[in-house]
Amino acid sequence: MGRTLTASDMNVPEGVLNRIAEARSASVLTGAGVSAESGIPTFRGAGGIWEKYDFRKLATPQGFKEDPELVWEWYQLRQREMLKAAPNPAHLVIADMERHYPQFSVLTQNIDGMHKRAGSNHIVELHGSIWRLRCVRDGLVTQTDAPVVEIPPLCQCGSILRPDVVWFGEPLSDEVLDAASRAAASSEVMFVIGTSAVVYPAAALPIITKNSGGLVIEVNTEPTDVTTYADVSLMGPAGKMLPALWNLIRRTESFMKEHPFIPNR
Ligand code: BV8
Repeated sequence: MGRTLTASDMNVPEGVLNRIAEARSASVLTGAGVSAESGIPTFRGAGGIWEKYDFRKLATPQGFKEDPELVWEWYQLRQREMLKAAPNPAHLVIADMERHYPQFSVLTQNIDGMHKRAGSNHIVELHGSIWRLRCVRDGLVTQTDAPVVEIPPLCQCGSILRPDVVWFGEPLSDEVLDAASRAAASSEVMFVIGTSAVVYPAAALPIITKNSGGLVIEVNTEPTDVTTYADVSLMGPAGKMLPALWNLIRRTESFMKEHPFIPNR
């Protein structure tokens, strides 16, 4: 994508660009697609994880009860992949957005920790993190920054540890759900990036923003359920489309007025 994309190339009405730039509160909802260009596989679609693996065996409490070794082999493999990967330009733009909006939240379904590595601070991990382990007996949570060695890893109390992630059929914590719903309801704009929007309750968050009068801006390589109600849907890889969109926003009068000292690249 050589030349700089213009608002008309990206089909973003000037009025929408200005509303995005003038907003005081914003959020992004991200899914596996935002990390695809970092080399981390997505779940659905061609070459998706669920094409190769059975989510019932690997991402449910029943599957873990039946075969914790199998589940941990899979999470160890993903830890190794995620450690090798690096944040891509989409993650970096999201971290930059946090410096512009007085109220900003990253609502992510990803457990890869990429947003934090890219410099985002206000992150709500809807489905937990692959870099936290939880004791199945006393719920003690420990942080780690390296793939597990022992399979299955054991807690100091001798009980087995599980990844501190939310599996299918398990509720999100009230604290996380409250924070995410409040951020969605108070967002004047929500960017929905790289999610198929089929997993609930995460997929309900953009609907909360829309029903609260906020703008919904989608970035995806293909149409999703969000496309039906988004104000703008940019079809293309997030690592390309989001920097181009953010550049357009930074060139608006209202953005430059807001940030007179930020060089207009
Ligand atoms: C619960 C953690 C209740 C583990 C995950 C309502 C209707 C229907 C079903 C339900 C419902 N409510 C609840 C359910 C059941 C279920 C659910 O939603 N099922 C779906 C499948 C129908 N939900 C649950 O079970 C939730 N819990 O409801 O509990 C409850 C209440 C009380 C008491 C008991 C229970 C828990 C769901 C969380 C499951 N855990 N992950 C792990 O990751 O190992 S979900 C996991 O899959 C991810 O976290 C993510 O959420 C989801 C994958 O979705 P995406 O991230 O969007 O990825 P996907 O591959 O699908 O799409 C990628 C997209 O990116 C595509 O659109 C593609 O086009 C695009 N893309 C690709 N490349 C790029 C790109 N876009 C831009 N740039 C690119 N380069």
